[in-house]
Amino acid sequence: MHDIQLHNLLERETARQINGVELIASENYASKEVIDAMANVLNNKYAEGYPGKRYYGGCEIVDEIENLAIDRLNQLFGTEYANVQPHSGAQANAAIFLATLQAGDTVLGFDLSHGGHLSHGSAVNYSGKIYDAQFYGVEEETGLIDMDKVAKKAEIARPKLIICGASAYSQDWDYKRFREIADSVGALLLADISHPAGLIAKGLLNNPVEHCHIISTTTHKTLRGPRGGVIMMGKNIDNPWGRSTKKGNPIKMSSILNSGVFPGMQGGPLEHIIAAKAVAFNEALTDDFGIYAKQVIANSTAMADAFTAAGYKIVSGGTVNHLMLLDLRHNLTLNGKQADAALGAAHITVNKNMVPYDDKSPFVTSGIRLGTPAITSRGLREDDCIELVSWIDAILKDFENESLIKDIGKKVEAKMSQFPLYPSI
Ligand code: DSN
Repeated sequence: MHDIQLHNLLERETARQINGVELIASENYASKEVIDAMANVLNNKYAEGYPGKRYYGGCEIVDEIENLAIDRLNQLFGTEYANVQPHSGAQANAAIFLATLQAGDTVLGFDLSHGGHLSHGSAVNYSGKIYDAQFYGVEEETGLIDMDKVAKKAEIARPKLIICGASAYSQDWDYKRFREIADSVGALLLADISHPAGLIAKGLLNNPVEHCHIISTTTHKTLRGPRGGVIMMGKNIDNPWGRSTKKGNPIKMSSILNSGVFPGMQGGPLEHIIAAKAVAFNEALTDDFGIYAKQVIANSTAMADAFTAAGYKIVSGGTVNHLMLLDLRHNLTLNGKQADAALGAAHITVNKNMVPYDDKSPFVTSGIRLGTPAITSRGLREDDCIELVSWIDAILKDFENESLIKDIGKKVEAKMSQFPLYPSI
């Protein structure tokens, strides 16, 4: 690279990723093949529209690439419909909202401050500004969702769309019960599986495909692909509003969702990213990816057990997936911001996170969120996770002790040098 300034920044970021422990639950290390598939001439191509129906010439090859990504994604999740164009999970959700709702319609989602996502109706997001957003959450005592309370909320709010899915919830989802609730109020049901998608794809968690009308996910978390989003449907249903074509045929939901993405929400698709999605979906179809996904959960469980044994409180009492949320108020005096900074100084990257019923602001928080997708890609196993917990525990209990943090930082670097990021680097 001739751009020395950027070259140096890339070198520094590469070193940061190589030397540190990455515990941000929404991050992962995409394979070298995925990375390579993003950096090529596909970046140069405009392809507004969909395969076979583009607004630009010269799309024959990108049509094949996009169809490849669609076919592989459908194979991975056993779905009938997939749109691989959303630039992100938030934009996938925005396109779904645009396609299925009118401004002012009511949506029912998981409260952001209990572990939900911005794009599920948060007041500071388009989804909470344009639509009437109502929320369900977790119980203060258990940290679990009470499905009877969700049903009651739905009965009162009468939402047009119910969303299940979260950014910081370490338990599984009862998609069947959510569907019964959605049906009882005539709502569509959207599962946003951005976090656990890779684990669901390998059959390790409940599968929303049979129960939810629409599924959205990012492609870069447990799915370990490029940054991006997709939309799927198990069955390509007729639209529920009775809209039909000029010839009187019912319009399929696939057409309505496709229009929500383009031209509704986005312009030209990122065909280089779609190519990388195709590579990642192919990787996720392999048995090796199943072994990886199982190890993600084994590592997460080992970590959660070690934290519990050391006296920490995990919101909801443990984990069945790739992440956990520590409520620091239980046994410590430091807040999430202080914990994030102290661990960061030892090259252990986490994110401060609100816990349910938090008394602190989102910039301070009472919790930290940790996840194992990235360290599992590096090759760490249960014993390594237990060692990491001992270092994290030591720092959190003595977070102003600079020499301790420095010492652990050195141990972190030494440990991670045994787990190459990409053997070719
Ligand atoms: N969902 C957020 C996260 O989990 O980090 C990103 O939008």
